[in-house]
Amino acid sequence: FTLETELRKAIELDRLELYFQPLIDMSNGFVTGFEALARWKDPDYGMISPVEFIPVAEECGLILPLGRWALDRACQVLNEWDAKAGEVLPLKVSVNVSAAQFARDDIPSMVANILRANKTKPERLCLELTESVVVSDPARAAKVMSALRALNVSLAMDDFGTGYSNLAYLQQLPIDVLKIDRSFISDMLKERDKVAIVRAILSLASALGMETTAEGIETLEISQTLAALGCSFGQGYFYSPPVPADEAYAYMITRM
Ligand code: G
Ligand code: G
Ligand code: MN
Ligand code: NA
Repeated sequence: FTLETELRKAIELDRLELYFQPLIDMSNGFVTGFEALARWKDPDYGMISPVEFIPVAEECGLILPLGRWALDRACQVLNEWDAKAGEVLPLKVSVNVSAAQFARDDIPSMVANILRANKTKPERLCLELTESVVVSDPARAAKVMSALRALNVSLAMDDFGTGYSNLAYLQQLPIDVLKIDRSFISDMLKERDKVAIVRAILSLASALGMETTAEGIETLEISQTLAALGCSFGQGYFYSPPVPADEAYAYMITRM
């Protein structure tokens, strides 16, 4: 048993599942979209966390087929939800893109092809990138991000505040949303410094014309504080953990 062999098999046999965690509009409490998160339930070994298999996938190149699968599956699920609702739902799905995927020069055409194959409007897709994609080659990152943005998909900077944030570059990148890392959010009301950091990120985003998503909201109090501070979107166990597509649909349909 190696994780790599088993993961290759799981991708080929379509044994991965995409879960969805709601993104909430903090100004009215409605669902505006979902973050798609990969899950691997092995028939023998049980649930294997993405924290374990994503780094393996990145090392052995499997992140490319896995990333394509996640994008494709996210578009399929949007279509399934629209069909069920009998209308085009006003929802965005956010899909994580790893540094190894972003390093490929064909990423814009890969994304365009998947959107076209599923007849998905690009406005309904957000790609979540981490700060690491910028650090290694900022000039290239700016180019690739512009090419992606030109497709009319939106771009979010994931885990913002934990990496090496070059603020000069941030201003030049076509980023739509900063996702404030959950390490600043989950226990923010217990530590004054964290509230100060969150305020600073919110005001930075506002100055740069970007929206904000707070990750890791676990309590009503924190959701109310963030709404009062003007954070655009919220995500976390307080609303819902990541759940299978059917459960996500049931959650959303009563909250939009
Ligand atoms: O739910 P959580 O345990 O789902 O996810 C753990 C980590 O795995 C997160 O950092 C998340 O971004 C990452 N992850 C989950 N699904 C995917 C995916 O489809 N692609 C990539 N690149 N990362 C993912
Ligand atoms: O790194 P990224 O932000 O893409 O991954 C999201 C991760 O955060 C997933 O592992 C998801 O399960 C987890 N997550 C989502 N909401 C919460 C929350 O409210 N609290 C905690 N501790 N983790 C969360
Ligand atoms: Mn993410
Ligand atoms: Na994150």
